[in-house]
Amino acid sequence: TLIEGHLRNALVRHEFVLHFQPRIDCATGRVAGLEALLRWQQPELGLVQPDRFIGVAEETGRIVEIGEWVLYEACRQAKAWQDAGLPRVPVAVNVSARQFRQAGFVQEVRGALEASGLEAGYLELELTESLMMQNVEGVIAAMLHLKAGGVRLSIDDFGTGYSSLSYLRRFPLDYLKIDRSFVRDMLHDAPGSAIVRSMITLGHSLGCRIIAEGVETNDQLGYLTQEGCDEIQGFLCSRPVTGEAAGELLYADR
Ligand code: G
Ligand code: G
Ligand code: MN
Ligand code: NA
Repeated sequence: TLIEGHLRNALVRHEFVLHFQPRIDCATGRVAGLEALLRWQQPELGLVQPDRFIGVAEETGRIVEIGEWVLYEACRQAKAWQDAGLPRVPVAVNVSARQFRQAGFVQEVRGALEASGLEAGYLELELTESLMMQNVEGVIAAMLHLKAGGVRLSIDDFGTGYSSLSYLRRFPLDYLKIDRSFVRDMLHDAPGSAIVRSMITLGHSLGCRIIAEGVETNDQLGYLTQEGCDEIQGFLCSRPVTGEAAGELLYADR
């Protein structure tokens, strides 16, 4: 396909760029972290959103080298912000299943940290619920390895996969990210609100901080805060922005 062909040269032609979306600490109103989101600036196609190419990159295996670039670039940017004297917050990277399952992944993470000079505690890896539920024992082993190295771990898109509650407690997780579909439906009916309340309780009992995704309104913020959600991410606070604009958000927060 067209995407597949162009994707082959995208890395060497430096067509990828990271955007960043902040998440805000409900208690302090300050930036609590930044999620790196991949963008592809293709000369002929224009700005291509991840929905259009991540799937293709997964199928062709190209996601492995792209993911490695994302990891390194996110670490490099985080370190550059720190060196500029900006507030130190973790930068979160989305990890695809294919990337995570490859034998050298833990070493790759270590490599990105060493090459950039970023302390491990400022790198956060977002693993989707569906990734974590395949080959659970292998996933737990790799997570424990990463965790021992100081990296933070999140379960992303929580609620959309098929988490076994008996496994959930065995994953060494720092954050649980409530999928935005639950936030969207949360205030429409009683079950919607109860589900989100239960996810917050469950996440806290697992020792996680809770991040609500896709927060777009003040009413949603109000309900989430009332129910004890720790951090919010979504268009209400900010859309994903360029690295430069993200640096300005940090600067405003210092
Ligand atoms: O940025 P946006 O909302 O369009 O992202 C759409 C989807 O693409 C999300 O599910 C997000 O997790 C995924 N995505 C964005 N950047 C990356 C990336 O660097 N690696 C992987 N594997 N997925 C990403
Ligand atoms: O799957 P993941 O959580 O990584 O997806 C991140 C995606 O969610 C990004 O593509 C980002 O653009 C999108 N996103 C972030 N905040 C909002 C929001 O408030 N509303 C909607 N509809 N999408 C959002
Ligand atoms: Mn994510
Ligand atoms: Na998500």
